[in-house]
Formats: sequence, structure tokens, C-alpha cells
Amino acid sequence: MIRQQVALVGNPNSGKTSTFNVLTGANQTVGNWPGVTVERKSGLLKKNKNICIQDLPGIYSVSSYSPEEVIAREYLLSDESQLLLNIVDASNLERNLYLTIQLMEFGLPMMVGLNMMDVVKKNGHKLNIEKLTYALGLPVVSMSALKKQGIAELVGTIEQQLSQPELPAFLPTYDKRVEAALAEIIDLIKEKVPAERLRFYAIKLFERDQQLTDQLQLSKHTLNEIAEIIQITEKIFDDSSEAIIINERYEYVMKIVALCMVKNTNFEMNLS
Ligand code: GDP
Ligand code: K
Ligand code: MG
Repeated sequence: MIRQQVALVGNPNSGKTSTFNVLTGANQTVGNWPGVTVERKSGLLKKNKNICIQDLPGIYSVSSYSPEEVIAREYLLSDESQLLLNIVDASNLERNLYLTIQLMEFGLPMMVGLNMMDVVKKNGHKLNIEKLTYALGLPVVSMSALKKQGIAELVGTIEQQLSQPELPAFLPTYDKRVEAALAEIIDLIKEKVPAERLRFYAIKLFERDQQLTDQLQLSKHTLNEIAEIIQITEKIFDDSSEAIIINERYEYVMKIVALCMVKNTNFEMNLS
């Protein structure tokens, strides 16, 4: 039997380690990522020893500003894992989904463990999970790693996703002028990158991510064309390409949050 690997990814303090511990129990291996002093932990699923969970460093984004971000994204690009399990802090949805929509671009089957649901309930908030699932186009499992709630469903969904892998139903899209620029970049790099990762690389090139740009070893001519596409878009938006993407991502996330978050204002009104 071939052992399958699941990458556990999320913001710092979203509950990755708690989830990892609940899923793997004592079956853990601790080491370091090559070249850096960032701890590397992996473990076998208690319920199914053919599935290995790899805990990745906590990150807010997949740029290249910290060793943690580079470790996480290099790992996800390495094809070592067959499934991406994104742990989301449901009580901090906006910030966490900002990472989620970036992770969707790695071209890997992906699911969300919507953690801290006990906190959401305690705060008197309501979250429409069906709408969130629909808006993300990903399987979403509601859970609490601390209270060990939703774990059986989490394991069941992991096994199901590994036996019938499915890429995200769709990828986030942005302002049509950004989309036009990305489409042009995709056209220039489509021979160099697997189809399911074209959008990821196009966005990284658009953001002028030096590390990933170097990795692609593009011709001088192509690099010049891409530079021109970026400059034109920056003129249109009167902003840097990186800031354009950040803004577009936040707008996209805010729409999802507005769709699925029901604040319990009636309850507060009753108190006064
Ligand atoms: P990591 O940084 O993503 O590995 O997060 P940790 O697993 O270390 O969790 C961060 C903090 O949140 C710890 O104090 C955990 O006990 C707590 N925590 C994790 N999951 C939950 C949860 O579902 N509900 C609550 N209330 N707290 C949680
Ligand atoms: K922590
Ligand atoms: Mg941790």
C-alpha cells in the first residue's frame, strides 16, 4: 500500500498543531526543514496509518518574505503531498480566508478544516457553512480541535478526498483588467508550467516575485513582455502590482465573509 501525504497549512494559531495532535496522537516524527531551524513535524493518522500528515509552518501569505512562507510554498510545489488540508480559524475568518484563496492556486486537491467553531458559537455568531462551501468551491468541515468536535468527519473527508482527488471547483477571479493582464502572462508561460499551476505562477510573476520568476528561467524577451504588461496595469490602477493583488484578494474575501457570516445583532439588541 502506498502511503499518501496530507499537507496541513494555515495561519499561525489557527489550530494546526492541535489538529495535528488530535489526528496523529503519539505517531509523530520531529525534525527540521533543510537549511533552516524551523521545526518539521509529520505523523501518521491514528485511524489510518497509510496516511501521513505533514504539519507546515504557520503563514499569512505565500510570498517569499519569510523562511516559513518559502518552506510552505516549496513543499506545496514539490508534489510530495496529494491533499492540502487548510486549517481556518473561523473566529478570524477574513484574515484566514486571505490565505485560503492563495492556497487554492497550488493546483492540489484541497479541503478546509473550519476550526474554532466553539469560539464562534460562544461569541453568539452564526456561520452558514453551506454558503461558505459553495463560495469557496471546496469541502469544508466544521470542527473544534480543542473540544475534539468534528474530528470523525474531518478524517472521513480526508480519506474521501485522497481516494477521489478533486481540484478546487474554481479559482478566485479578480477585476477584469487584472484578469486581462494575467491571461496575457499565462499565454507567455504556458509551455513552462503545468496547466493546474498556470494561474499561481502568473500571479507570482505579476507580483514580481523574484524567486519564482528566476525558477521559470524565462527568456529575456518574455521577461520584457511581462514587465510591460505589469507596468500598463499599474498605470491603470495607479498602484503597485503587489498592492493591486492584495486589494483584489481582500475584496474577494470580504464578499465571501459577507455571504456566510450572520452576526447575531438581534440578540445584542435584546440586551439593551
Ligand atoms: P497553530 O499555531 O496553528 O499550530 O495553533 P495551535 O494548535 O498551537 O493552537 C493555538 C491556540 O489555539 C492554542 O492555545 C490552542 O489550544 C487553541 N485552539 C486550537 N484549536 C482550538 C479550537 O478549536 N477551539 C479553541 N477554543 N481553541 C483552540
Ligand atoms: K502557535
Ligand atoms: Mg503549530
